[in-house]
Amino acid sequence: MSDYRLEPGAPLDVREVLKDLASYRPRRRGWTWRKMAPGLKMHGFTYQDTSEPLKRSVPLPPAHHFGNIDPQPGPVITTEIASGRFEDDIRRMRMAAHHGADHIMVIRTAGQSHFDGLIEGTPQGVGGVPITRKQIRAQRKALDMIEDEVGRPINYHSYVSGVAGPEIAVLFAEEGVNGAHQDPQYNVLYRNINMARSFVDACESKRVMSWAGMAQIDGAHNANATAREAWKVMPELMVQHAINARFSVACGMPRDLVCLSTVPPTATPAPCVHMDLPYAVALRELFEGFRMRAQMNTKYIQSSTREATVTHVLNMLVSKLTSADIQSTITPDEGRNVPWHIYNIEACDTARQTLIGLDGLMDMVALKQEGYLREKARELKERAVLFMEEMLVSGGYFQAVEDGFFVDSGYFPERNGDGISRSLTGGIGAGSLIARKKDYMAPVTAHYGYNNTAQYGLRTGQSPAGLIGGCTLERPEMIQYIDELDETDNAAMRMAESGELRQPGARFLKPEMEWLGDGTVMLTLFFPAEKKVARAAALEAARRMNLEDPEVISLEVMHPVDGTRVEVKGKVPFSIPLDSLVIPPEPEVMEDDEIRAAIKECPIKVVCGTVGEDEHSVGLREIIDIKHGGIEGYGIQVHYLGTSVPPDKLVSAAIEVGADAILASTIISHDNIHYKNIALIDRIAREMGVRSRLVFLAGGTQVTPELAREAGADEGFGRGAKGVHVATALIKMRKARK
Ligand code: Z98
Repeated sequence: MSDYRLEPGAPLDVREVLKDLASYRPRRRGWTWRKMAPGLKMHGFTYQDTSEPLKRSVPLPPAHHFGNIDPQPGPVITTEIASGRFEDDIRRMRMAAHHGADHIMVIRTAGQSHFDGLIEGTPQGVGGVPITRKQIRAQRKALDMIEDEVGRPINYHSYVSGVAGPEIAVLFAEEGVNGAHQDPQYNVLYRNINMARSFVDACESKRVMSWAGMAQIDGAHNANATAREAWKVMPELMVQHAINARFSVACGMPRDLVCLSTVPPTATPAPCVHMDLPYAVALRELFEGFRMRAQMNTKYIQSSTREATVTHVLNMLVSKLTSADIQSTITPDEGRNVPWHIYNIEACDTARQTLIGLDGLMDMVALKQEGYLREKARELKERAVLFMEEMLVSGGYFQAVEDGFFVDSGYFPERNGDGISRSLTGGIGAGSLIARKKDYMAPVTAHYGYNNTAQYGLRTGQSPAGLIGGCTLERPEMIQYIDELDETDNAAMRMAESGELRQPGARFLKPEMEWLGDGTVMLTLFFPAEKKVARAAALEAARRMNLEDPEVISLEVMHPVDGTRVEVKGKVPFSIPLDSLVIPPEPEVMEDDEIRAAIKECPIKVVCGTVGEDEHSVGLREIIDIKHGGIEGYGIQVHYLGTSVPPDKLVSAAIEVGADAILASTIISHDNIHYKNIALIDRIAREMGVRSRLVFLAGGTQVTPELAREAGADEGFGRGAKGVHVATALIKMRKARK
């Protein structure tokens, strides 16, 4: 085994992860929930519903005001990562984990459902990424390192579906996959797999998943995403949950690994919380003891990240009011065809921020026990129970599917006759079921149903696999590891192509959206024009910017004729040599608390003004005023002399009030007057014998620090300078003078 480990300060080396995969063994099996830490104290705040903090993470952006704390909510947080290049997804997994994700699902759509048998190798995704042993090994191995780095177990997840479902379940159990979607109804309704076959396969799959302790997510939410009017299928969603949940328990799955895929059924502009909350309440009551995987409503998702984010937040309000064990995050990127990127990270941040922001909510509010909420929840449950009764009366589940009961757009008991109908004798794999013979025997560890091991002398409770000395679940060395078979599209070739961009050791940089070196960039443009014109103009603008393959990925009308916002993606053909970059040193800044303490210990007084014939005041006021982080806020005493202050007046005022420093603002720059005035202040202060005890700082939009220093100031501050930079300089320079 290679001894490669992640270094917190170093880029992840995918090449190292891919080495030696044949001998990689997962270090654990099964799902891990977060460890709760109620009453957690961080930076003077007390949290009620938090889980244990991470060892390393990237806190939410404002956290630097709060000692960079990163409180973690209670639910497991999911992200989906599947760009089509699993090797690059590994880098994304590390980023996601640092942003609070501990459940990483790897397929976006149309993966294994379409496979008629097990596959090896790593075909690049066309409309989805079918999982392979190599991919699982590489990613699970990387996640082992990533979870050590962040200090929290990460659940790795895929899908057990299609006619190869049981084989895939075995593959997952062998390889330490921690969770999977498994729902025979999904196969039946959406992948037209024969009903009887799908349910028989599900028994086997669920038994194997249970052996491996995998969490299961069902597929009810797909009805919500498919139905013409998503909220109408609320009763059906409960029926689908009920079928898979009871069926799973009957197959031997522990209840707390059976996760309902719950999606608030509607979205804005519907009064969504009013409609979704009773549904969520009814679901929790009907399915006590099962787990809830809350996913956001994607049925109505548009290409606007803003819109998707608000939907996500409203959905999480429902999650918080009713509890969720796993909180999913989805972005509109799939629809915009920029699958995976920064928006997935942002969605993890949205979940982290919202759930922490709603921390302790249920200590303050309670759901009403009478009135609309209760009545609606009861009504929904009644509709679901009646749906099931009708199913029984009509001849059972299979008959109900034949009769098109499911994904009908009517609000049960209303039916519109547009449901999905499948035939018990049709679909993929029809007629492929064979009854087990009397002497049927499978020498495997995890297996469903009849297994005549007694004929070989085994007693109840003894593992059938013992007959052959153990199967691959116990003896991973028996697994045949097959590397990639595709000679033209494989990880090694793809990585060789982008070799000079690959960290560590990269010599070039290229922007990316999906995978390393794709060169994809996104642009936001606004045109004072109607939609069609704006679209054409955006594409033309992208062409003129030399973007290759430009494509409009989002279009939002700001006004029907006066304005359209357009987002475009395209590719840049260039890479940037790293050694051509000039990287200016970071301005030195002290922490806010540190500055305040230093000023408290030894107060600082400054005089300031805009010098010469210069009436600009805004820049200097932003540096001094308490609002927007000016130096007053740190306790620095400021004597503001106003605008057009003669240089000698600044110096004499400094002497008069006993100031420690002069701050001169100079905006006008014709004839180099700004530097001339800086030099003048320096000279006057020298002539008056006070220069050595005064710190002299000069700033303005046209001021460059080097030239300001050359002219005679102790330091110069240009565009973008803030109070914190000036305060830091004042403290450091005063200290140096003492
Ligand atoms: C989610 N983003 O749920 P193929 N089985 C079930 C599913 O729900 C799905 C698959 C298999 C969504 C993903 N769900 C949608 C029960 C997909 C997918 O091989 O791609 O058809 O499997 O998080």
